[in-house]
Amino acid sequence: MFIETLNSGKLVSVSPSDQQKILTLVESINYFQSDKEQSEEAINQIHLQKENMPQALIDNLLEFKDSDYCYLLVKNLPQTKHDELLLLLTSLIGYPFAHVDEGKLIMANKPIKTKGTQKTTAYFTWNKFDLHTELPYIQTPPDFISLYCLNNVKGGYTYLSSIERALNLLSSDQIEELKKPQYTIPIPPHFGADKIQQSKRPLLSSQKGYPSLRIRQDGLISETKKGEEAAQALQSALDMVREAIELEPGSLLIINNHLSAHGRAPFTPTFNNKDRELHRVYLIDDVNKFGKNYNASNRRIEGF
Ligand SMILES: O=C(O)CCC(=O)C(=O)O
Ligand SMILES: [Fe+2]
Repeated sequence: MFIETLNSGKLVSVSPSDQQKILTLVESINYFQSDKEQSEEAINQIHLQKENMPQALIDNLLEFKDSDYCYLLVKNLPQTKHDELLLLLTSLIGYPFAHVDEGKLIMANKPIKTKGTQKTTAYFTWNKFDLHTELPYIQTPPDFISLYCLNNVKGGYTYLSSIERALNLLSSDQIEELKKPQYTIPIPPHFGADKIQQSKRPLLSSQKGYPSLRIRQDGLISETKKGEEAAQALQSALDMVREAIELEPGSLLIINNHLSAHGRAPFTPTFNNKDRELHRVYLIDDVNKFGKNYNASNRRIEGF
């Protein structure tokens, strides 16, 4: 296993023999899912295998979880059994969950021709996705999001920005504005939740002694002019410290959703089996943080 620091993240490259060992752990398990539920039996079987992974991989995943690295990139994973592998590796980071109004536990980020004609930015479109954190419009956003690359197209970059690096570019007045609960982040149309009265929240708070960010610039409303200017300065700062990763098939990217923002370059879709396709799962380190909004039987949260 080859390990290296990459800007604000860390890279782990799996050796051919470890690649084979990891595949053996999930080879006989068949995960399946529908829009509203998934095989708990398969998830339990996968989770039982977590201790059998190569020790260096276990150590790196656990160290990343409690570190201030913005992301962990694991390269050279097997290219079959990808959903089982996604659930296996992320089981050391947190519990997978989905939002009841959004869909499957493992979402396919892949261009969809009909849906993508709407004027929107989402997992099914191919326009530029500005730097954002995941589910910033819900009360308890995921602690981590993970993206397993099945296929990529040339220029299909994933962007990452460290909030700690971005904050170094802001004034203390701007940082104070970001901490005020004065921002409304609209819920995207594909949730079908347009009539919901949303809470005002801060863009910046802290968690476990580290900064915790929530941001999505399109449609962001601020109560005050100063708040709006601070949000714009934050977005510019995130753009300044941006890193780009061109994911390869067999790579898994786990992003700390408090410490970093992520985004995507615009790309040209092919609409066939060669199209860009990333499988995504949201992770939370403790489901009790969701309180009554969590349904353990189908791993879905509700509400905003
Ligand atoms: O497609 C990417 O590289 C990232 C997309 C994204 O922002 C997401 O899936 O949440
Ligand atoms: Fe995202």
